[in-house]
Amino acid sequence: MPNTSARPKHGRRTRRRRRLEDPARDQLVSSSLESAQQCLYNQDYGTAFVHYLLVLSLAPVFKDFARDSFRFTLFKWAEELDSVGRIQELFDCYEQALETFPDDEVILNSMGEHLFRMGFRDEAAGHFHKALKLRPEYQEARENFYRVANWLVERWHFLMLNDHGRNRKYQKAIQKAVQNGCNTVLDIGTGTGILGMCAKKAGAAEVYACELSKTMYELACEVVTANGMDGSINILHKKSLEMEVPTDIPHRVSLVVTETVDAGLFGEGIIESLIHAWHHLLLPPKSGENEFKDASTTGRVIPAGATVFCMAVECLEIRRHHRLCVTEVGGLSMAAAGELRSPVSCSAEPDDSMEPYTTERLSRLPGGYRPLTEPFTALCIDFNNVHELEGLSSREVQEVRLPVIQEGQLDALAVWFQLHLDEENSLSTGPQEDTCWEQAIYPIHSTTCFVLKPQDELIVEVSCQDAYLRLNSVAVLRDGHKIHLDKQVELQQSGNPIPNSNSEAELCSALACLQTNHSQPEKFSVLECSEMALLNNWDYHRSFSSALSKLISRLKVQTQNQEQECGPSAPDSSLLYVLDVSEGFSLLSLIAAHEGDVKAYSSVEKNKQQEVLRRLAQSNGISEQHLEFWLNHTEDEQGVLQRPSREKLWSAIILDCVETCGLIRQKLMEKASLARCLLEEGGHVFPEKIVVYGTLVESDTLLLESAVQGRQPTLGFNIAPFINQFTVPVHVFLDFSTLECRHLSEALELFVLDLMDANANYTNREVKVQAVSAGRITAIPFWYHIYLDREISMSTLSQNSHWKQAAVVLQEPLEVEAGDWVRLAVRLHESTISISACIENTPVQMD
Ligand code: 44T
Repeated sequence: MPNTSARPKHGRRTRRRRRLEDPARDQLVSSSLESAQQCLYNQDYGTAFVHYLLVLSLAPVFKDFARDSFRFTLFKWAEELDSVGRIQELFDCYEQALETFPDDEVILNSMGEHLFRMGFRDEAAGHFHKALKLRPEYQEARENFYRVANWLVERWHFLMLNDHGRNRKYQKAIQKAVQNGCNTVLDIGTGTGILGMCAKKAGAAEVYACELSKTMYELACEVVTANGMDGSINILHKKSLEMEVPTDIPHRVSLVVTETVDAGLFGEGIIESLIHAWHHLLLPPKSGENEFKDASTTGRVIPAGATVFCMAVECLEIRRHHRLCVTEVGGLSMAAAGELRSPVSCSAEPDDSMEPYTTERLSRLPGGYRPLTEPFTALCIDFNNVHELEGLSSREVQEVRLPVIQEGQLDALAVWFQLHLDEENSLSTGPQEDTCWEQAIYPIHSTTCFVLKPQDELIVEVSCQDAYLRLNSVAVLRDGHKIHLDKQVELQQSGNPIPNSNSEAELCSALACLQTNHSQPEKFSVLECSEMALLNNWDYHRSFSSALSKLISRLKVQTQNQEQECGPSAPDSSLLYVLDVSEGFSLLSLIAAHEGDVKAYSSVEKNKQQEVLRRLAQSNGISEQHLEFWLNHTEDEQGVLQRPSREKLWSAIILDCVETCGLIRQKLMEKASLARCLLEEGGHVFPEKIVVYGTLVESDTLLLESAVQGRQPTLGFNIAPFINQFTVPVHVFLDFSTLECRHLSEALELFVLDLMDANANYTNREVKVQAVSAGRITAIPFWYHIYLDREISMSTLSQNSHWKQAAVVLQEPLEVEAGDWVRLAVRLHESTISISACIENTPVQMD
């Protein structure tokens, strides 16, 4: 193998020797160049790459000449390294390539793609961003950048900057503190630099700021410079916990300002950051012997403290994303599945693999929610009291009782807080407020539903062990009896008559469960929230079940006819083969196998999830040989690929076309054309067609979430043009049914993707639509009708869909009058939809 890490070495006397040895060097350059070209011709990319590196380091004049071949060699060699899993070497090669061509946008973009595939999203995003800065019209990099910009600069930055109420309150509190004498300030988690700039503008003598995200740090530097404060605010690219006096800041400060709080208050680590700040970065607090000291010689924090509220809710939308709500899926009984849990689960003992809460904007949940209790205070915390901060994690678990106010299923505890900036200014993140905030959601994960009744009291344990607020609904007090919520689940589970052949083992485990009173770890499997919602998507499975059933019956008849004509064939040849290449957990292979005479291949990767499928197969009477795991075989050459002797292998291939976020899956059309080549005669790709629908809307909400709006500077600062560089044209994870918007047109067909017929596809389409009322078109939400076959289809907009919607957001809203015709240019490039809109000037001929 070529040694790709070999780099030309420069000795101490290089300069003199070089001049002397020029002919020898020229000789080496030309022979290496020749070798590089020869190796490239022979497809020995590794060796070619090393030769090119040598040539270009010895003779940079060849850079322009060799650039294209060098890139080609690099990409080919990287592909090879990737395919054999030599990932470190792959990245070493890219780094060497970038040393040679530091400003090559194509290499940067390609390295970004590899990083992205390996899961290094932030780093990938940084590469795409850099490529785009070098060449703004570089389309590939732009599309890649849009795909990852959300990781680089999270969308809530736009919301927060557009929340004028929040901005003004922070500004007021900072102004007051500075005027009262806090003249040295540290902004922890500065983001765009806004709070630090407020402090400076208010007259603080020294302002420091720190930011742990590299992109945000760079952005803050740009913003501060643009506002003429680069000499007066010292920004550090650091986590506050790593800062110390005097290395990072010359002395302790009198004010820390921070908004490092998430929807659950503590998720951004504010407790730890403030404990550290009090010990290392802040002047002593103004209490005890410091009571009468000047504000410039004591320390304080904005926000001064917070009160956390909690309320029990019934909410179907939350329930279907966190619990299995059905007993049967596409004709399969789910009894033997064991407990399936979403990854959001909060117990008193911290478990790293589980998120204690998720976040939602309750007011925008499809189907709404019903409060089952009054809001109650779960916790009060004083950020200016370091002992209280330190005591939080050692505080005893507190038990609080919530009187139930109306009957309903207990689905979740919702949490929000009031942030007390100072004595006068506070922010609330409550569900009723008109703010940018979401609420923290602690879903109940018992498999059974529990109906709370008025007069009941819900007992919740509140703790804060790992600096996360933990809320655990443990029991319900009813008529003087305590009903334990967890025990209820276990008893219910062990009493569940699971139709399993191994009933003795079942009994033993049920017994163990009763004895230990702990849920057995192997008893539950974790599914993503979207996978859980998919299982609960009854329509989806019923549609697949009918479409598969139709196809399988038709193919069985076809085989019988063939046998009648040509005589009986080998016993296995009457089997139909179905491949499900859905991402994540999918039951479709089992649903196919359930039809009988089908050998189904599942792409489920995780061991525990494969076990669930095996258990379900067994309990639903599907023989072991009829379910295979595709990925268990791909490395074994004797496996699936050599299976039947037929030319075309598959009777059906099931593709996963639409991501939960509302976008078409990447490389869908490539996968479809590959799938078509692998079908037997009469075989089918599911779905066979996807129709994209969209509609014109006026929605300020979507604008607020995608860019800093308005021409007015934010609190007098010039921020928008900088952060708006991270605006993306497509908004994802949208709940269109609850989006506040005005509909300006009927829904219309935007685009058709035919997965069964390559010739039917196009990449650009123009459609015209008439505005039904006057307004500003700010967005075009879109969704899909997925046709499994000609008759059976489903919509990603349906009520119990596990899919969300996406929307193209127009940064330049388009004014329309009722009756105007709007021309939409729709483009599909590498599975990415883009839409531009303009008013049609010439009158449209009506058919
Ligand atoms: N989002 C709320 C959470 N940081 C706000 O890197 C409300 C979510 C939200 N830097 C919808 C709506 C909303 N040292 O840039 C970030 C982060 C940085 C630190 C240095 C530290 N110890 C930290 C900790 C965090 O601070 C910035 C702000 S964190 C705010 C989170 C609008 N969805």
